[in-house]
Amino acid sequence: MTDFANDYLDIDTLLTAEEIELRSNVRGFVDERIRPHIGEWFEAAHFPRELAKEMGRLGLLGMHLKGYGCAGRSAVEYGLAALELEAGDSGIRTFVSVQGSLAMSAIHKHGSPEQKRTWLPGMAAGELIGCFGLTEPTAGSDPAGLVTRAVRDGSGWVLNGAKRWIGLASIADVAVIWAGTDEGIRGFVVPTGTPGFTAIPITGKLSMRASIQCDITLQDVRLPADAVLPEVTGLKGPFACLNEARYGIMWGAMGAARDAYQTVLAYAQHRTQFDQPIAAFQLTQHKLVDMVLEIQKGTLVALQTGRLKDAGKLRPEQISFGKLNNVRTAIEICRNARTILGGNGITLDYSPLRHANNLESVRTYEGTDEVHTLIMGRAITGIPAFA
Ligand code: TGC
Repeated sequence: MTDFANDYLDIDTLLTAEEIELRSNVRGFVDERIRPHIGEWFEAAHFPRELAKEMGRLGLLGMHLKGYGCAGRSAVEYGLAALELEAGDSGIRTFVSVQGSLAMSAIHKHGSPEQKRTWLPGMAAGELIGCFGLTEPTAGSDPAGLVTRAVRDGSGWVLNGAKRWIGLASIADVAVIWAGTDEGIRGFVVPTGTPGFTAIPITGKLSMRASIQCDITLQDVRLPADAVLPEVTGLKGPFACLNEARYGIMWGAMGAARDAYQTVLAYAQHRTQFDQPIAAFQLTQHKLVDMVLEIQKGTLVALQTGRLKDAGKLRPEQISFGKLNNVRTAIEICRNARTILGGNGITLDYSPLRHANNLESVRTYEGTDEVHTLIMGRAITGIPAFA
Protein backbone atom coordinates (compact mmCIF):
# COMPACT_ATOMS: atom_id res chain seq x y z
CA MET A 1 0.00 0.00 0.00
CA THR A 2 1.24 3.45 -0.82
CA ASP A 3 3.04 5.22 2.01
CA PHE A 4 1.78 8.70 1.12
CA ALA A 5 3.79 10.40 3.85
CA ASN A 6 7.14 9.02 2.71
CA ASP A 7 6.85 7.84 -0.91
CA TYR A 8 3.78 9.43 -2.41
CA LEU A 9 4.37 8.24 -5.97
CA ASP A 10 5.74 4.78 -5.07
CA ILE A 11 9.15 5.75 -6.43
CA ASP A 12 10.59 2.73 -4.61
CA THR A 13 8.96 0.53 -7.26
CA LEU A 14 11.50 2.00 -9.71
CA LEU A 15 14.39 0.64 -7.60
CA THR A 16 15.85 -2.86 -7.59
CA ALA A 17 16.06 -5.04 -4.49
CA GLU A 18 19.86 -4.49 -4.39
CA GLU A 19 19.40 -0.73 -4.54
CA ILE A 20 16.90 -0.80 -1.69
CA GLU A 21 19.17 -3.04 0.39
CA LEU A 22 22.14 -0.73 -0.10
CA ARG A 23 19.98 2.25 0.84
CA SER A 24 18.78 0.63 4.03
CA ASN A 25 22.32 -0.27 5.06
CA VAL A 26 23.42 3.34 4.67
CA ARG A 27 20.28 4.60 6.40
CA GLY A 28 21.04 2.31 9.35
CA PHE A 29 24.60 3.63 9.53
CA VAL A 30 23.34 7.23 9.54
CA ASP A 31 20.74 6.48 12.23
CA GLU A 32 23.28 4.79 14.45
CA ARG A 33 26.52 6.68 13.91
CA ILE A 34 25.60 10.18 12.70
CA ARG A 35 22.15 11.22 13.85
CA PRO A 36 22.81 10.94 17.62
CA HIS A 37 25.94 13.13 17.48
CA ILE A 38 25.51 15.52 14.59
CA GLY A 39 24.20 18.43 16.64
CA GLU A 40 27.28 18.33 18.88
CA TRP A 41 29.66 17.97 15.94
CA PHE A 42 28.02 20.89 14.14
CA GLU A 43 28.20 23.12 17.21
CA ALA A 44 31.81 22.16 17.96
CA ALA A 45 32.82 22.45 14.27
CA HIS A 46 34.10 18.89 14.49
CA PHE A 47 34.56 16.44 11.63
CA PRO A 48 34.47 12.84 12.92
CA ARG A 49 37.59 11.50 11.21
CA GLU A 50 37.04 8.09 12.81
CA LEU A 51 33.98 7.53 10.60
CA ALA A 52 36.18 7.35 7.51
CA LYS A 53 37.24 3.77 8.12
CA GLU A 54 33.67 2.76 8.96
CA MET A 55 32.49 4.25 5.70
CA GLY A 56 35.35 2.47 3.95
CA ARG A 57 34.19 -0.85 5.41
CA LEU A 58 30.68 -0.10 4.14
CA GLY A 59 32.14 0.39 0.65
CA LEU A 60 31.07 4.05 0.46
CA LEU A 61 34.41 5.58 -0.56
CA GLY A 62 34.91 5.69 -4.31
CA MET A 63 31.94 3.33 -4.36
CA HIS A 64 31.16 3.89 -8.05
CA LEU A 65 34.77 3.19 -9.11
CA LYS A 66 35.97 -0.22 -10.23
CA GLY A 67 39.07 -2.08 -9.03
CA TYR A 68 41.74 -1.02 -6.52
CA GLY A 69 39.55 -1.95 -3.54
CA CYS A 70 36.58 0.16 -4.70
CA ALA A 71 33.06 -1.27 -4.46
CA GLY A 72 32.15 -0.86 -8.16
CA ARG A 73 28.52 0.01 -7.40
CA SER A 74 26.19 1.68 -9.89
CA ALA A 75 25.56 5.41 -10.24
CA VAL A 76 22.07 4.99 -8.81
CA GLU A 77 23.44 3.13 -5.79
CA TYR A 78 26.01 5.86 -5.26
CA GLY A 79 23.20 8.42 -5.47
CA LEU A 80 21.03 6.59 -2.97
CA ALA A 81 23.97 6.45 -0.56
CA ALA A 82 24.59 10.18 -1.00
CA LEU A 83 20.92 10.87 -0.25
CA GLU A 84 21.00 8.86 2.97
CA LEU A 85 24.29 10.40 4.14
CA GLU A 86 23.06 13.93 3.53
CA ALA A 87 19.85 13.14 5.44
CA GLY A 88 22.35 12.91 8.30
CA ASP A 89 24.37 15.99 7.38
CA SER A 90 25.76 17.65 4.25
CA GLY A 91 29.20 17.67 5.86
CA ILE A 92 29.32 13.89 6.00
CA ARG A 93 28.12 13.51 2.41
CA THR A 94 30.68 16.13 1.42
CA PHE A 95 33.43 13.98 2.89
CA VAL A 96 32.32 11.04 0.75
CA SER A 97 32.08 13.28 -2.33
CA VAL A 98 35.48 14.89 -1.88
CA GLN A 99 37.16 11.57 -1.14
CA GLY A 100 35.43 9.45 -3.78
CA SER A 101 34.15 11.72 -6.53
CA LEU A 102 36.96 14.25 -6.55
CA ALA A 103 40.26 12.95 -5.14
CA MET A 104 39.87 9.24 -5.91
CA SER A 105 38.11 9.81 -9.20
CA ALA A 106 40.90 12.17 -10.36
CA ILE A 107 43.48 9.44 -9.73
CA HIS A 108 41.21 6.71 -11.13
CA LYS A 109 40.38 8.62 -14.33
CA HIS A 110 43.66 10.37 -15.02
CA GLY A 111 46.36 8.61 -12.98
CA SER A 112 49.09 6.13 -13.89
CA PRO A 113 48.76 2.47 -12.85
CA GLU A 114 51.40 3.16 -10.19
CA GLN A 115 49.50 6.17 -8.79
CA LYS A 116 46.32 4.10 -8.66
CA ARG A 117 48.04 1.22 -6.87
CA THR A 118 49.73 3.57 -4.40
CA TRP A 119 46.69 5.59 -3.35
CA LEU A 120 43.33 4.08 -4.24
CA PRO A 121 43.15 0.98 -2.02
CA GLY A 122 44.01 2.96 1.14
CA MET A 123 41.56 5.71 0.18
CA ALA A 124 38.77 3.19 -0.51
CA ALA A 125 39.38 1.75 2.96
CA GLY A 126 39.27 5.18 4.60
CA GLU A 127 42.81 4.70 5.88
CA LEU A 128 44.06 7.52 3.66
CA ILE A 129 42.22 10.78 3.12
CA GLY A 130 42.36 12.73 -0.13
CA CYS A 131 41.52 16.27 -1.15
CA PHE A 132 41.10 18.07 -4.47
CA GLY A 133 42.55 21.52 -5.06
CA LEU A 134 41.09 23.46 -7.96
CA THR A 135 39.51 26.61 -6.49
CA GLU A 136 41.82 29.51 -5.59
CA PRO A 137 41.40 32.74 -3.65
CA THR A 138 40.95 34.57 -6.96
CA ALA A 139 39.59 31.75 -9.17
CA GLY A 140 36.25 30.23 -8.13
CA SER A 141 33.58 30.03 -10.83
CA ASP A 142 36.26 30.63 -13.45
CA PRO A 143 38.97 28.04 -12.78
CA ALA A 144 40.62 28.97 -16.08
CA GLY A 145 41.94 31.96 -14.08
CA LEU A 146 43.96 29.84 -11.65
CA VAL A 147 47.43 31.20 -10.91
CA THR A 148 49.06 28.23 -9.16
CA ARG A 149 52.03 27.24 -11.32
CA ALA A 150 54.05 24.08 -11.74
CA VAL A 151 57.41 24.49 -13.43
CA ARG A 152 59.79 21.78 -14.49
CA ASP A 153 62.90 21.47 -12.35
CA GLY A 154 65.33 18.94 -13.78
CA SER A 155 63.27 15.79 -14.11
CA GLY A 156 60.76 16.93 -11.47
CA TRP A 157 58.39 19.81 -10.78
CA VAL A 158 58.13 22.77 -8.39
CA LEU A 159 54.68 24.06 -7.37
CA ASN A 160 53.86 27.52 -6.07
CA GLY A 161 50.45 29.02 -5.36
CA ALA A 162 47.38 28.87 -3.14
CA LYS A 163 44.07 27.04 -3.05
CA ARG A 164 40.94 27.94 -1.07
CA TRP A 165 37.82 26.14 0.18
CA ILE A 166 39.50 22.77 -0.14
CA GLY A 167 37.57 20.09 1.72
CA LEU A 168 39.54 17.86 4.14
CA ALA A 169 42.93 19.35 3.24
CA SER A 170 44.19 19.72 6.81
CA ILE A 171 43.59 16.02 7.56
CA ALA A 172 44.41 14.73 4.09
CA ASP A 173 47.27 12.38 3.27
CA VAL A 174 47.24 13.30 -0.39
CA ALA A 175 46.12 16.31 -2.41
CA VAL A 176 45.30 16.41 -6.11
CA ILE A 177 46.44 19.91 -7.09
CA TRP A 178 45.55 21.49 -10.44
CA ALA A 179 48.18 23.95 -11.68
CA GLY A 180 49.14 25.85 -14.81
CA THR A 181 52.17 24.56 -16.72
CA ASP A 182 53.78 25.43 -20.04
CA GLU A 183 51.68 22.61 -21.51
CA GLY A 184 48.36 23.78 -20.01
CA ILE A 185 46.60 22.88 -16.76
CA ARG A 186 47.86 19.61 -15.24
CA GLY A 187 46.97 17.66 -12.11
CA PHE A 188 49.60 16.70 -9.52
CA VAL A 189 49.41 14.04 -6.83
CA VAL A 190 50.97 15.72 -3.78
CA PRO A 191 51.59 13.82 -0.53
CA THR A 192 50.61 16.41 2.06
CA GLY A 193 53.78 15.81 4.07
CA THR A 194 55.83 17.27 1.22
CA PRO A 195 57.82 20.32 2.46
CA GLY A 196 56.13 23.58 1.42
CA PHE A 197 52.57 22.20 1.59
CA THR A 198 50.41 23.71 4.34
CA ALA A 199 46.65 23.53 4.92
CA ILE A 200 44.81 25.69 7.45
CA PRO A 201 41.11 25.14 8.24
CA ILE A 202 38.83 28.11 7.54
CA THR A 203 37.05 29.15 10.73
CA GLY A 204 33.92 31.17 11.49
CA LYS A 205 31.73 29.19 9.09
CA LEU A 206 27.95 29.46 9.49
CA SER A 207 27.48 26.43 7.25
CA MET A 208 28.91 22.93 6.87
CA ARG A 209 30.36 23.06 10.35
CA ALA A 210 30.75 19.29 10.77
CA SER A 211 33.17 19.36 7.87
CA ILE A 212 36.56 20.89 7.11
CA GLN A 213 37.39 23.41 4.38
CA CYS A 214 40.88 24.84 4.12
CA ASP A 215 43.27 27.33 2.66
CA ILE A 216 46.24 25.56 1.09
CA THR A 217 49.58 27.25 0.53
CA LEU A 218 52.12 25.73 -1.86
CA GLN A 219 55.56 27.20 -1.46
CA ASP A 220 58.34 25.66 -3.54
CA VAL A 221 56.74 22.22 -3.28
CA ARG A 222 59.18 19.87 -5.03
CA LEU A 223 57.69 16.83 -6.68
CA PRO A 224 59.14 13.96 -8.70
CA ALA A 225 58.40 13.64 -12.42
CA ASP A 226 55.84 10.91 -11.78
CA ALA A 227 53.69 13.17 -9.56
CA VAL A 228 51.84 14.51 -12.57
CA LEU A 229 48.58 12.83 -13.62
CA PRO A 230 49.71 11.55 -17.01
CA GLU A 231 46.39 10.99 -18.73
CA VAL A 232 44.97 14.50 -19.02
CA THR A 233 45.92 18.09 -19.84
CA GLY A 234 43.49 21.00 -19.61
CA LEU A 235 40.39 21.86 -17.60
CA LYS A 236 38.49 18.87 -18.87
CA GLY A 237 40.56 16.91 -16.31
CA PRO A 238 39.10 18.53 -13.18
CA PHE A 239 35.71 19.08 -14.85
CA ALA A 240 35.35 15.33 -15.41
CA CYS A 241 35.72 14.90 -11.63
CA LEU A 242 33.32 17.77 -10.87
CA ASN A 243 30.71 15.93 -12.96
CA GLU A 244 30.89 13.03 -10.50
CA ALA A 245 30.58 15.27 -7.45
CA ARG A 246 27.78 17.36 -8.95
CA TYR A 247 25.89 14.18 -9.74
CA GLY A 248 26.06 12.97 -6.12
CA ILE A 249 25.02 16.40 -4.85
CA MET A 250 21.67 16.33 -6.65
CA TRP A 251 20.79 13.15 -4.73
CA GLY A 252 22.27 14.36 -1.46
CA ALA A 253 20.25 17.57 -1.43
CA MET A 254 17.06 15.53 -1.56
CA GLY A 255 18.27 13.67 1.54
CA ALA A 256 18.60 16.91 3.50
CA ALA A 257 15.16 17.98 2.28
CA ARG A 258 13.61 14.64 3.18
CA ASP A 259 15.04 14.75 6.68
CA ALA A 260 13.74 18.30 7.21
CA TYR A 261 10.30 17.30 5.94
CA GLN A 262 10.08 14.14 8.05
CA THR A 263 11.22 16.06 11.11
CA VAL A 264 8.49 18.65 10.79
CA LEU A 265 5.78 16.20 9.77
CA ALA A 266 6.33 14.37 13.07
CA TYR A 267 6.49 17.66 14.96
CA ALA A 268 3.30 19.01 13.39
CA GLN A 269 1.39 15.87 14.26
CA HIS A 270 2.27 16.21 17.95
CA ARG A 271 2.66 19.90 18.62
CA THR A 272 -0.65 21.42 19.63
CA GLN A 273 -1.67 25.07 19.46
CA PHE A 274 -5.20 26.45 19.70
CA ASP A 275 -6.20 23.00 21.06
CA GLN A 276 -5.25 20.99 17.98
CA PRO A 277 -2.15 19.56 16.36
CA ILE A 278 -0.61 22.17 14.08
CA ALA A 279 -0.82 19.57 11.26
CA ALA A 280 -4.56 20.24 11.34
CA PHE A 281 -4.07 23.82 10.14
CA GLN A 282 -4.53 24.44 6.45
CA LEU A 283 -1.39 26.56 6.22
CA THR A 284 0.71 23.77 7.74
CA GLN A 285 -0.74 21.20 5.36
CA HIS A 286 0.00 23.53 2.46
CA LYS A 287 3.66 23.71 3.51
CA LEU A 288 3.91 19.94 3.98
CA VAL A 289 2.30 19.21 0.61
CA ASP A 290 4.64 21.63 -1.17
CA MET A 291 7.56 19.77 0.43
CA VAL A 292 6.26 16.39 -0.73
CA LEU A 293 5.71 17.69 -4.27
CA GLU A 294 9.25 19.01 -4.57
CA ILE A 295 11.01 16.09 -2.83
CA GLN A 296 9.26 13.57 -5.07
CA LYS A 297 10.02 15.59 -8.22
CA GLY A 298 13.65 16.11 -7.23
CA THR A 299 14.09 12.42 -6.46
CA LEU A 300 12.71 11.51 -9.89
CA VAL A 301 15.14 13.96 -11.50
CA ALA A 302 18.03 12.33 -9.64
CA LEU A 303 16.86 8.82 -10.50
CA GLN A 304 16.47 9.57 -14.22
CA THR A 305 19.90 11.23 -14.20
CA GLY A 306 21.35 8.15 -12.49
CA ARG A 307 19.76 5.78 -14.99
CA LEU A 308 21.25 7.85 -17.83
CA LYS A 309 24.64 7.73 -16.09
CA ASP A 310 24.48 3.96 -15.65
CA ALA A 311 23.59 3.64 -19.33
CA GLY A 312 26.64 5.74 -20.25
CA LYS A 313 24.40 8.40 -21.82
CA LEU A 314 24.59 11.24 -19.30
CA ARG A 315 25.72 14.66 -20.59
CA PRO A 316 27.31 17.20 -18.21
CA GLU A 317 24.55 19.67 -19.12
CA GLN A 318 22.01 17.22 -17.70
CA ILE A 319 23.90 17.08 -14.41
CA SER A 320 23.51 20.86 -14.18
CA PHE A 321 19.71 20.42 -14.31
CA GLY A 322 19.72 18.24 -11.19
CA LYS A 323 22.38 20.16 -9.27
CA LEU A 324 20.63 23.49 -9.86
CA ASN A 325 17.08 22.30 -9.30
CA ASN A 326 17.57 19.96 -6.38
CA VAL A 327 19.84 22.12 -4.23
CA ARG A 328 17.77 25.27 -4.79
CA THR A 329 14.60 23.35 -4.00
CA ALA A 330 16.09 21.66 -0.94
CA ILE A 331 17.04 25.01 0.60
CA GLU A 332 13.47 26.25 0.22
CA ILE A 333 12.09 23.06 1.74
CA CYS A 334 14.43 23.26 4.73
CA ARG A 335 13.64 26.92 5.33
CA ASN A 336 9.89 26.29 5.13
CA ALA A 337 10.29 23.33 7.45
CA ARG A 338 11.95 25.61 9.98
CA THR A 339 8.85 27.83 10.05
CA ILE A 340 6.69 24.89 11.19
CA LEU A 341 9.01 24.48 14.17
CA GLY A 342 8.58 28.08 15.29
CA GLY A 343 11.23 29.20 17.75
CA ASN A 344 12.29 25.60 18.41
CA GLY A 345 13.51 25.53 14.82
CA ILE A 346 16.43 27.82 15.47
CA THR A 347 18.15 25.32 17.77
CA LEU A 348 20.26 22.27 16.96
CA ASP A 349 17.54 20.09 18.50
CA TYR A 350 15.92 20.03 15.06
CA SER A 351 17.62 19.51 11.72
CA PRO A 352 15.96 21.89 9.19
CA LEU A 353 17.94 25.07 9.83
CA ARG A 354 21.21 23.11 10.07
CA HIS A 355 20.40 21.54 6.69
CA ALA A 356 19.39 24.91 5.19
CA ASN A 357 22.63 26.49 6.36
CA ASN A 358 24.68 23.56 5.04
CA LEU A 359 22.94 23.77 1.70
CA GLU A 360 24.17 27.35 1.25
CA SER A 361 27.62 25.80 0.83
CA VAL A 362 26.27 23.04 -1.38
CA ARG A 363 24.59 25.55 -3.69
CA THR A 364 27.91 27.40 -3.95
CA TYR A 365 30.46 24.63 -4.44
CA GLU A 366 30.78 22.48 -7.54
CA GLY A 367 29.22 25.26 -9.60
CA THR A 368 26.98 28.01 -8.23
CA ASP A 369 23.32 28.36 -9.23
CA GLU A 370 24.48 31.01 -11.68
CA VAL A 371 27.09 28.74 -13.32
CA HIS A 372 24.60 25.89 -13.75
CA THR A 373 21.95 28.27 -15.08
CA LEU A 374 24.42 29.45 -17.71
CA ILE A 375 25.51 25.90 -18.58
CA MET A 376 21.83 25.11 -19.20
CA GLY A 377 21.33 28.40 -21.04
CA ARG A 378 24.21 27.53 -23.37
CA ALA A 379 22.80 24.04 -23.92
CA ILE A 380 19.38 25.46 -24.83
CA THR A 381 20.47 28.41 -26.98
CA GLY A 382 23.89 27.36 -28.21
CA ILE A 383 25.23 30.71 -26.97
CA PRO A 384 27.75 30.87 -24.08
CA ALA A 385 26.90 33.77 -21.74
CA PHE A 386 29.57 33.29 -19.07
CA ALA A 387 31.21 36.69 -19.53
P1 TGC B 1 35.96 25.75 -21.19
O1 TGC B 1 37.14 26.55 -20.79
O2 TGC B 1 35.37 26.07 -22.51
O3 TGC B 1 36.24 24.19 -21.22
C1 TGC B 1 37.47 23.71 -20.93
C2 TGC B 1 37.48 22.25 -21.35
O4 TGC B 1 36.71 21.50 -20.41
C3 TGC B 1 35.67 20.79 -21.09
N1 TGC B 1 34.53 20.76 -20.19
C4 TGC B 1 34.11 19.67 -19.58
N2 TGC B 1 34.53 18.40 -19.64
C5 TGC B 1 33.90 17.49 -18.89
N3 TGC B 1 32.84 17.82 -18.10
C6 TGC B 1 32.40 19.08 -18.00
N4 TGC B 1 31.39 19.38 -17.19
C7 TGC B 1 33.03 20.08 -18.76
N5 TGC B 1 32.86 21.41 -18.90
C8 TGC B 1 33.78 21.82 -19.78
C9 TGC B 1 35.44 21.58 -22.36
O5 TGC B 1 34.85 20.77 -23.34
C10 TGC B 1 36.85 21.96 -22.70
O6 TGC B 1 37.50 20.82 -23.24
P2 TGC B 1 38.65 20.99 -24.36
O7 TGC B 1 38.97 19.59 -24.79
O8 TGC B 1 38.06 21.82 -25.45
O9 TGC B 1 39.79 21.65 -23.68
O10 TGC B 1 34.98 25.84 -20.06
P3 TGC B 1 33.45 26.04 -20.21
O11 TGC B 1 33.18 27.31 -20.97
O12 TGC B 1 32.82 24.80 -20.76
O13 TGC B 1 33.07 26.20 -18.69
C11 TGC B 1 32.76 27.44 -18.13
C12 TGC B 1 32.16 27.14 -16.77
C13 TGC B 1 31.84 28.45 -16.06
C14 TGC B 1 30.88 26.32 -16.97
C15 TGC B 1 33.19 26.32 -15.94
O14 TGC B 1 34.32 27.07 -15.78
C16 TGC B 1 32.64 25.87 -14.62
O15 TGC B 1 32.01 24.82 -14.50
N6 TGC B 1 32.90 26.67 -13.54
C17 TGC B 1 32.53 26.25 -12.18
C18 TGC B 1 33.74 25.71 -11.49
C19 TGC B 1 33.41 24.91 -10.26
O16 TGC B 1 32.43 24.16 -10.22
N7 TGC B 1 34.26 25.00 -9.28
C20 TGC B 1 34.18 24.21 -8.05
C21 TGC B 1 35.51 23.53 -7.83
S1 TGC B 1 35.52 22.39 -6.53
C22 TGC B 1 36.89 22.73 -5.58
O17 TGC B 1 37.90 23.20 -6.00
C23 TGC B 1 36.82 22.49 -4.16
S2 TGC B 1 35.19 22.41 -3.55
C24 TGC B 1 35.04 20.82 -3.08
C25 TGC B 1 35.64 20.58 -1.74
O18 TGC B 1 36.87 20.36 -1.65
O19 TGC B 1 34.89 20.59 -0.73
